[in-house]
Amino acid sequence: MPKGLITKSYGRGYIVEVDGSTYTAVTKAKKVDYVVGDWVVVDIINDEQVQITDLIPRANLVYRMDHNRSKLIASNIDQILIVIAIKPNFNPNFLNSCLLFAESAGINPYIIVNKSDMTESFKFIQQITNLYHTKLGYTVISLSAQANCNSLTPLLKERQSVLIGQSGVGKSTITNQIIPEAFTSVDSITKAETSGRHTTTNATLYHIDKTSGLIDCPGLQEFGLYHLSVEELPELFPELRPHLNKCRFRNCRHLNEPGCMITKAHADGEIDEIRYQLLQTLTEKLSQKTNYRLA
Ligand SMILES: Nc1nc2c(ncn2[C@@H]2O[C@H](COP(=O)(O)OP(=O)(O)OP(=O)(O)O)[C@@H](O)[C@H]2O)c(=O)[nH]1
Ligand SMILES: [Mg+2]
Ligand SMILES: [Zn+2]
Repeated sequence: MPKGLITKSYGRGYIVEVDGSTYTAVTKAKKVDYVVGDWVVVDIINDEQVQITDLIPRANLVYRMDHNRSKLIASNIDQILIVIAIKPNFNPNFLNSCLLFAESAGINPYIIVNKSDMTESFKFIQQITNLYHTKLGYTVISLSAQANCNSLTPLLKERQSVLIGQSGVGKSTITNQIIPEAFTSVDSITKAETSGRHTTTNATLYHIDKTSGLIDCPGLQEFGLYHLSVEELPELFPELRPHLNKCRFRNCRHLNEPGCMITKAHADGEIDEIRYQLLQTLTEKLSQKTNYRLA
């Protein structure tokens, strides 16, 4: 049975590559949610069409989950490039949620600060670098995708990467710089600013070369983390790790329990306020899934 790679998904359809040829794909009636990056077993119907008959087990899956609804983003990914920019609007909770997801999935995240050509970006890049690189240890790369993306070239080599970010940050502009044949449509900044319209409507995988791929995704508003557990959450914050397992209560949630070392670290100004608030909000939300009791 031939194997294929899903390179695009739209509505209920897919584009699948089999031995260098591209086909539109239909799926069997049984509903499996396939996603860009999936390797699948196919039946070739004719020169244009294949039927997907099976999913080859995924090495990993990038997805978000809002309450009980999960939304698949991409699979078989080596690294997540989280793209941020001061314009149209920067949402730190979105960035933080993406980082928590990457930590939970064990997929390497990179923070790409785009639009370095804008004067407003100067201070923004400094702030992002201070917190996310210096304090938390993530790789932060600033660039102007409009000028070039040369600094990304070595990073993309021999890896499958996915671009994730809010709408209008420049994911498709980056894609077009890396893979000029992509001709991915780029929205005008005014449209993106006024209506928040998503230009990119389908996730698409582009080949950089034989061993490197880049997936451009539609812009996201939120990155739901409802699949995480209260217990694993603090471990996903690098800045909390040195303080963990030192609280008075073994299963301290670090909300307002007595003898909490996270509360102390926060009071000592060691934890970024927005990330601390996110920890609290998520802890409360995820606690509702289980009957939590302090022990
Ligand atoms: N000043 C500046 N503008 C940029 C840069 N990169 C992209 N833009 C502009 O930002 C706007 C949005 O760019 P896109 O590449 O469409 O953004 P996107 O992240 O793909 O957006 P969605 O597809 O909606 O998720 C466009 O008007 C781009 O021209 C940059 O480096 N500097
Ligand atoms: Mg786009
Ligand atoms: Zn605690």
